[in-house]
Amino acid sequence: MIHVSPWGKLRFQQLEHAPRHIESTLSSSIATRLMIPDPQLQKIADKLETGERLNFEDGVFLDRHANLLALGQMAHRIRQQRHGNVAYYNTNVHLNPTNVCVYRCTFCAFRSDLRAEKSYVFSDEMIRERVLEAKASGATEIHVVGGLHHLKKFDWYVNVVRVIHETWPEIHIKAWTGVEISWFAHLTKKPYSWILEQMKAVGLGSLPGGGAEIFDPVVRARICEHKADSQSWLDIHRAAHELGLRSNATMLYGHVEEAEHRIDHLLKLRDLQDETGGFQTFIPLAFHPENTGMSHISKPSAHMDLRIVALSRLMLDNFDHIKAYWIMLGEQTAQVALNFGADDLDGTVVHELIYHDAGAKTPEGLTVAELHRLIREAGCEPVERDTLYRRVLRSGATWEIGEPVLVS
Ligand code: V47
Repeated sequence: MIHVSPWGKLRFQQLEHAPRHIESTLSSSIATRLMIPDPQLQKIADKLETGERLNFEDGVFLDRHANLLALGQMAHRIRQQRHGNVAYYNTNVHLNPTNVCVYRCTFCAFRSDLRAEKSYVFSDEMIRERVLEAKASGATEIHVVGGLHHLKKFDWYVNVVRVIHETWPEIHIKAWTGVEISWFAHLTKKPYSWILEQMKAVGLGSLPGGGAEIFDPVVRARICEHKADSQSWLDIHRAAHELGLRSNATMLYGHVEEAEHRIDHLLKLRDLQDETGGFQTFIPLAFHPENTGMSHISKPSAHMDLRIVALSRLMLDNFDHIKAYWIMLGEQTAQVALNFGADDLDGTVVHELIYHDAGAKTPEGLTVAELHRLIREAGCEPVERDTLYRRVLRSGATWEIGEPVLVS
C-alpha cells in the first residue's frame, strides 16, 4: 500500500522575505534563454520551463556535458522560484556518541577499532554536558550520529536519545542514519517501524540523511561493503515517513562513482519522495580523502561541487530544500552554491568530527554573525529555521518556534 503523508502536497507560498521581482519571475512565460547557447541544453531548459520532469538521460547529459554556468543559471532560477532570495540556516550542535564501528567503510576517517587508542564512548554525564552546552548557546537542534559499537546493545542507543531529551526536552533530536537503524534491526530482530517507535517514544524528532552514500550495488560494495544496502536505506526512510518522522537524504560523491550512478541515486530518492513526501532536504556530500582508505583520490574541485549542487536542484523537483553543507564544501564554495541551486547552509555545527577527521579545513563551528555575512554577501536574506523548517524567533540564546516557512 502506498502511504501518502500529510506533507505530500506541499505548495510554494510567497515568502515574507521574497523580493518583489520574484513575483514577476514566477508569472513569466518567457522561456529561460541560456547564457551559453547549446541546442541540447536548451531542450532541457524548455522542459524545466514547462514543468516537465527531467529523466535519466537528461540527468546524465547534464552531469557529463552541461556548461557549469548554464547548469547554475537553470538551478538558480528554480531555487529563486521556490524560495525567493531567502537562504536558511539553523543553530545546531553535533554529538557523535562513539567512534567505535563494526564496519570499515573505505571513505571513513572517523571510525575506530574497538581497542584502538583513538576509540571513545560518551558516558551519560558527557551527553548531558553537551546538551547543556547546546542549551546555553541557543541551539535548536542536536545532530546525533556515530559508529556501530561491537558491544553496545540497542538499549544503549535508546538511552542516548532519552538522556538528551530528559536533559533538555525542547531541543530537536535529529538522530541515527538509515544505516544505524538497520543495525538496530539486526541487533533486535525487530522491524524498522518498531525500532523507530521506540526511539520516537524517548524523544527522537527526525532522521539525518547519512548512510545513503551511492545506491548502486557495485559502487557500494567498493566503498561500504556489508553495510545496509540501498533497499534497506530506502525502506527505513519510508517507515520513518509513515510514522510521521521527517528525514533528510544525502549522496556521497567524488570517489569511484560515475555520472550514471549519481543520477540513478537521485532518481531513487525522487521516487520515494513521490510516494511519501517525507524528505525535507537533500545534502550532496563531497568526499574528503585524508586519513581514509581512498586517500589516493583527490578531493572534488569547487567546479564539481557546484555542478552537483545545481544538478541536484534540477533532478529533485519534489524536494523543497538543497543544502550546501559548508563544513564539507568550505565556506566560500557553500556561499557561491546559494546561487547555484542551494537554499540552505546547515548551521553553526559545533563539534563536528566526521569531516574534520577526514581532513576538512573548515572551522569547528561558525557564529550566527558569520553565517549572516556569508548569506548576505551572496545576495540572500538569512532566515533561521528549526529542523522542521519553521521560523525561529530568537532573542539571544532564547527562542520560540514560529510558522513553517513553506506551508501546505
Ligand atoms: O553517511 C563520512 C559522509 C555522512 C566522509 O541530515 C564522508 O542534515 C565525505 O549524514 N568524506 C554522515 N563524506 C553525515 C551526514 C549529514 C551531514 C550533514 C547534514 C546532515 C543532515 C547529514 O558523512 C556519511 C557519509 O556519507 N562521510 N566520511 C568523508 N571522508
